[in-house]
Amino acid sequence: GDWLQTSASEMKPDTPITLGFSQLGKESAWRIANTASVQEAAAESGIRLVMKNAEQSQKKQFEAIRAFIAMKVDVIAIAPVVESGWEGILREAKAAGIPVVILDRSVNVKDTSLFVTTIGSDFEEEGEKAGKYLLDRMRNRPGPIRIAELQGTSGSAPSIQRGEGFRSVLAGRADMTITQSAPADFTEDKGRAIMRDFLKAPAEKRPDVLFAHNDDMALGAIDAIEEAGLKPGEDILVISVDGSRRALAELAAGKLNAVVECNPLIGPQLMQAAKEIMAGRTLPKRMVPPEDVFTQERAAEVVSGRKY
Ligand code: GYE
Repeated sequence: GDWLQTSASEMKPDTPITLGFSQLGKESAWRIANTASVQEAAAESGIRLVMKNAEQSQKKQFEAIRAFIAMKVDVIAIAPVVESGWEGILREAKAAGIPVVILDRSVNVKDTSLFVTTIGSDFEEEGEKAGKYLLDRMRNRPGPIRIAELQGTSGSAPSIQRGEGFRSVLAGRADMTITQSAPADFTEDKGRAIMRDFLKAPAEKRPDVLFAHNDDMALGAIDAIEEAGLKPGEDILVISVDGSRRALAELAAGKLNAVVECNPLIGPQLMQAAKEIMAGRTLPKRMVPPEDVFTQERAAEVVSGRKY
């Protein structure tokens, strides 16, 4: 398939590769695990990593990329905070002859020759999986069913695409509607705060379901649901995306109902791609890790061995 299978031991470059990596922030457990995965994989594969954290600012990402160009790194990797606005800076990298790998989130550019490959999840499919779980779960329950949605960072690929995938599946049932929706930036604190606001609605307008675009926001929202005297996982069904250890523990405990997996441990694939590029090999334009959906039963089985 599209997913790279070659083991790292098959590649032994003679000269060390320098990789400049613009990480977008540290908003979530997913992000922290992703950063660690990149650092560990770089160390293991003998790649010199220069990483800069952009704290959610695209402007800072541009500055980082310009710094990487100035120091003449071999390969640039970018985890882009938002989807749009990348043409100019990618053209600067191309003009400097530095290949670019897009990691995790995708960019929306017309000229796809501006990057070598994208390594990251299919967010649309993740949204669809969340929607399918909900449709199945509600198949015998008559409407109206009100859904609250905690979106991620506005303009980010995972938030846009998870929202679209989820909606496309729900379109099959007119009596299930998204009645509340707001961005909570993928953070636990904002998830808690926005859910508190949602729950201020009169009882007859209260959501039956929460779809959170990531675990951290779901965990914050679970606090808010409990504060309101309601039972998360029962009075309000909770579905999220990622699969952090904390979320799986809450899932096993019944406070969440389903977690769609999104895998942050893609550092090894990034290092392998960097080596392949430097060896002059051609890569597929897109590489997507295989991903699961966790139920309460499955979470109980896997939570103790969870890496992040
Ligand atoms: O789901 C969320 C993080 O881009 C896939 O970003 C990533 C998302 C992830 O903040 O937790």
